Amino acid sequence: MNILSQQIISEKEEGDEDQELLVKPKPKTKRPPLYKVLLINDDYTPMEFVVMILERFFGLTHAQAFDIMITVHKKGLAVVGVFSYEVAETKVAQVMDCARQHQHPLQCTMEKE
Ligand code: TYC
Repeated sequence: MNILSQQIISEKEEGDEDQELLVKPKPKTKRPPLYKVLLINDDYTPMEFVVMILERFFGLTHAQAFDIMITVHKKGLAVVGVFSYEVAETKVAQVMDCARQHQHPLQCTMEKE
């Protein structure tokens, strides 16, 4: 190794040290935010219709769907599931479209977790 290449290596090493001290890189591993899909109670939408919605659009069994429907009926609202923004938005739109088509006032919303 000659004198010139030794100089280049030591300059490079000095530069790297500076970078570590001045701009310590943060690990960039932020996960995308998740969204809760909520079902809201009302006095008019039939219970069987809500159960059908939960089975069809959220892949729940009849028993799971019935439990969530009863929770909404008793407490006023419940979280149906937690999804990415795009999936939550699609589920809300599917529920609202289906409710409107059947002329039920069922409300479904999403909320950042
Ligand atoms: N409360 C409604 C009834 O008694 C049933 C219902 C449950 C409506 C859940 C909406 O999100 C809902 N028929």
